[in-house]
Amino acid sequence: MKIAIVCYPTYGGSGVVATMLGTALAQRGHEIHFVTYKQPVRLELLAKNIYFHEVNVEEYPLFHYQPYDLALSSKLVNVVQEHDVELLHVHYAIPHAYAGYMAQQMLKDLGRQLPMVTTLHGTDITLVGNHPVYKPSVTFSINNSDVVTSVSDSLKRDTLELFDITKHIDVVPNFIDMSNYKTEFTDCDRTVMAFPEERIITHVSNMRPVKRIMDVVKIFEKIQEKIPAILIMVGDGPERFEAEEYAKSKKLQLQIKWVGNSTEIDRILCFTDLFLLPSEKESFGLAALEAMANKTPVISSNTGGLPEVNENGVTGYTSKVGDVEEMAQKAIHILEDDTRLLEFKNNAFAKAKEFDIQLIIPQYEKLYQNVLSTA
Ligand code: GMT
Repeated sequence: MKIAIVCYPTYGGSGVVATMLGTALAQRGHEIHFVTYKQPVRLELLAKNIYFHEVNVEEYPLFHYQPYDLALSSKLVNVVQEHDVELLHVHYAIPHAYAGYMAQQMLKDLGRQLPMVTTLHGTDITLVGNHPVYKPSVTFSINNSDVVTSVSDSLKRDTLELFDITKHIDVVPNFIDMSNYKTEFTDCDRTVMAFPEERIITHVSNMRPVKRIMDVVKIFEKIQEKIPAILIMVGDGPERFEAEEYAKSKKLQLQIKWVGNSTEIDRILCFTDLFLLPSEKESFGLAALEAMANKTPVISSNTGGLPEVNENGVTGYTSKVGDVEEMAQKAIHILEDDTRLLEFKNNAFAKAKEFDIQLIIPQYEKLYQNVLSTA
């Protein structure tokens, strides 16, 4: 199949999922065209069957806001015509499903069909898409997609609750390529980060308010009162400064390492003992799955799709959003006993295997084949 994939190219989970999906599809022989405004961070361009088309937005002083959706839909029309693309898969409804719909209409005028699959990722529904300024357009573009998928059962429920949806939604969970993760984790050099007696705790996010990184620091503050530990904070974002200032005020600056955006997340997770994800909302929690694939148990909130990934009492623990006290207690429970920690690590790894890319890609391929056969 010849498929165009539209996504955000940044560090966000939806862009990472779209990139992994496109890469895996290309390896299975499909021709994949990424269409976005920058090369996606995890996309390797020197690969067979992969093409990247950059969307350029012309700056014009009359425009207070440059019209990205127009540029994207025009680019899609050109790419589809030039490369005989058969199918469009957009990740994140705003504005991708809207621009995709417009491209479909323009192509119809040119005598071409372009079925569109829309994957809902989370904030396009729960935080941003639900806002009255976007809601009619998001509802319209979901209802006018040929296939709609969501990354968790929880996100499907939220979508049906928050929007007037007439379209069936298929749940296709996020995934991970388990062939990248060895069963024997022997070469994780933890001495670069911590003393032998210290436990290593990690958080990875874009540090927006929804990630509640102040909770991360407060949970760690309580853990290190009982157990020698360090915290690695990976990523960057608007909440970082305040959380760093708080950590300094508690004299934790030597135990908390802020490493910024990193392309070496798996190297860090490899020697991590516990992952913290106390988010306000999380449709799935790809970061938690990446930790689990690295044999790392997770302490998270119980919001959204997180309980579908992090099994309470098995792969880690889930608590109410904001319950810093309970999250710290559960973390200490896991970390204070070597045997228990190992059991949680093994459980986390076993659960991650349920989301292996080899199990998920065929689900997308089946949806693509169905929609193409009925187009
Ligand atoms: O929240 C993020 O870190 C970014 C955001 C995005 O849109 O890229 O992530 C959303 O999509 C991910 C991939 O499907 C999910 O794993 C995240 O849980 C989801 N974030 C939220 O729902 C807040």
